[in-house]
Amino acid sequence: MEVVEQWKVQLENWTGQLWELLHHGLQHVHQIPPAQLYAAIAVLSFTTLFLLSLRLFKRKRSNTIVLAGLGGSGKTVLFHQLRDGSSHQGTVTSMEPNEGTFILHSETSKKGKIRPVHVIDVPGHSRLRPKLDEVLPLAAGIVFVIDALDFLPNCRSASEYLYDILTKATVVKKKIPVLLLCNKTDKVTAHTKDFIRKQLEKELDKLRASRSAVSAADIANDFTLGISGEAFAFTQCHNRVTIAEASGLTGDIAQVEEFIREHVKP
Ligand SMILES: Nc1nc2c(ncn2[C@@H]2O[C@H](COP(=O)(O)OP(=O)(O)OP(=O)(O)O)[C@@H](O)[C@H]2O)c(=O)[nH]1
Ligand SMILES: [Mg+2]
Repeated sequence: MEVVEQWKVQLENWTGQLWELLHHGLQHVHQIPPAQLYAAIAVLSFTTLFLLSLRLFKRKRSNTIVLAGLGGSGKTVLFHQLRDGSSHQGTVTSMEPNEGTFILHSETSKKGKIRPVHVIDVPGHSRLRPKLDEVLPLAAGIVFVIDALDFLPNCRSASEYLYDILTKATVVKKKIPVLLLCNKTDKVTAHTKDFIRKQLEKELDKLRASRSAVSAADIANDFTLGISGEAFAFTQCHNRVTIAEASGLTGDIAQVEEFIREHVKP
């Protein structure tokens, strides 16, 4: 009991002291000229606002990954593989974008807080491609899926699609990183990524020549590709363009996941 009493007295002492301090403080404030007081308040609120906006900006960092590429290259299979770790629902041509925000399937067993990824699978059908313009401004990264198996017959059209992406104002200005994903490497007849890169560079070089000849005022392509006068190479792009291999069907997608996590921090 005595201890409790002692504590009570001590507490009363402290509160008394606190009140006194507060009183002194208030008196002090009254002595300050109002102009100074307002200035102090202004500075304080400005710093608070500044810190708050910093936080907001930080949170705004995008977590969107866009899957693009020709029809049949394997985007939808890859989407399901990333989300569920299985490859169902990939055999029909997509008529509308697949979209989802999720933690990558390979990370579901990881402990701690993991940031979900917003993945958008934009169908390859040319009539649905305008959707790409809507989603690209959000993108933290673009995965351009290429069919490495049936590559040569599609090389031209894949290059045209890629050309449009690499010359878009949002992509160039925001330097959105692009991963060229050579898919379907589970088959032995699939072309290697080095072969595919060289072919694409050659084709893009040709496209650049023909497109700049067609019209100088082409509004669809906002920027020119590469360095004029030099043979085109992906290293000339303002944004980072890398190349990797995967098989959506067998779940061999580690390199895609690495790309995603490089640009959407966990
Ligand atoms: N061998 C092999 N086949 C694959 C792979 N990924 C997809 N496929 C097959 O390729 C075909 C097309 O796959 P989808 O994922 O539907 O292609 P998509 O890119 O979504 O096509 P669109 O929706 O038309 O733009 C399907 O028959 C898949 O089974 C892969 O990694 N290896
Ligand atoms: Mg699809």
